[in-house]
Amino acid sequence: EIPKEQWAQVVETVGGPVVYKKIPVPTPGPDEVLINIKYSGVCHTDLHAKNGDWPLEVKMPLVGGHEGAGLVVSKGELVTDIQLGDKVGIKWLNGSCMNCSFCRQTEEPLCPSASLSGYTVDGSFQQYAIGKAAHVARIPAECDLESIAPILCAGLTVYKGLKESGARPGEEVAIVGAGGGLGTMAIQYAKAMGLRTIAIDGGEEKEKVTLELGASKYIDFTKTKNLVQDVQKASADGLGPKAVLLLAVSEKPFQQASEYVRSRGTIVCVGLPAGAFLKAPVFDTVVRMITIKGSYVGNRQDTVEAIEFFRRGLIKAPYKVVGLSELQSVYDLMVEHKIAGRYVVDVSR
Ligand code: 8ID
Ligand code: ZN
Repeated sequence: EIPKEQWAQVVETVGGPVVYKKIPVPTPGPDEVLINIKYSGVCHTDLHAKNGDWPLEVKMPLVGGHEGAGLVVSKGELVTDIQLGDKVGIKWLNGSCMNCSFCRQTEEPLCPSASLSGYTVDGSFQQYAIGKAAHVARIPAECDLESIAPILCAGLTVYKGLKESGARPGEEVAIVGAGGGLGTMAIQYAKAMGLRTIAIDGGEEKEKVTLELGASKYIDFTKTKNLVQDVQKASADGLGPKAVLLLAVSEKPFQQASEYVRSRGTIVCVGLPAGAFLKAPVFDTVVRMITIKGSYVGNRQDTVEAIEFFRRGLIKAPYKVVGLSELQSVYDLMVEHKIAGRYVVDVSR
């Protein structure tokens, strides 16, 4: 029933294009499941991996993808809590040791021997992908696999980032890169969590999308003459947003956030532009008591919670579906920052 060969998108050289070709179907180990992937979201991280943007070695040749939703078709002998036919998801964190001090304290994304889907192990841009049973996302039977795919990275990551921001219901969060894949999800999660959002991105399509999703204001970074002033003015009392979620793939907004965040506010770094550095004036950071921190995907409990918001119908971020065979064209749009929301690939075509 499980074929020997399957279609996949393979990166053969760092910086090269993806190649749509047939490759062998892998066999799961004792603690793993084999998933027939139906849909996979395309994250900007997949593009960073393909281009070798980060100081972390990437597997080559590589099958990317880490927002894969599908059905379990085979499992190893140690897997007892997942049945064949169950809906599950491949996340960025494919596996971790489960025994280091980070894993023991539910900080498994920080595990020094974590394996990463579509980076250190093959991911979900193939019809059959492997995940460690302990880490695959459990998807409730009633959830649709197409629309849940982007929750598995984008949704989870921004939900965790919002929790890390410490912002409470009624407070304001600036979402930088609000019209992208993570950004559109962030507006939805923030709204569901009782937060107000100020959306920052470029162009009219992103303005339309972010305002429709419920952002209270939109600021176009390509048009504004004074971004810092505009963000502060957009906040209810003019003193700036309580938190900033930095999702952009560009360094400049990482330098600006400390100028407009509210005193006692928190800047959460999530986007990973290549070679970028943070910069903030020491004086302001001290006398305005600003917190600057990073946030990296989420643990298994965050995954359950992020999926539960979706299951309850609270998260409806826009996405477009194309065939897996068209993945390169999605990357071409992504490079130019022309994607409002997410692309999801249908792995069957
Ligand atoms: O765990 C993590 N920390 C994690 C998880 C998942 C993804 C981090 N990421 C990283 C990705 O690797 C990537 O670097 O988050 C970043 C955003 O991923 P994405 O949402 O999948 O990318 P996108 O859809 O291309 O959206 C990026 C948006 O940023 C806007 C673009 O217009 C686009 O809408 N943007 C840029 I580029 N410069 C901007 C600026 N100066 C900006 N928006 C506001 N101001
Ligand atoms: Zn991702």
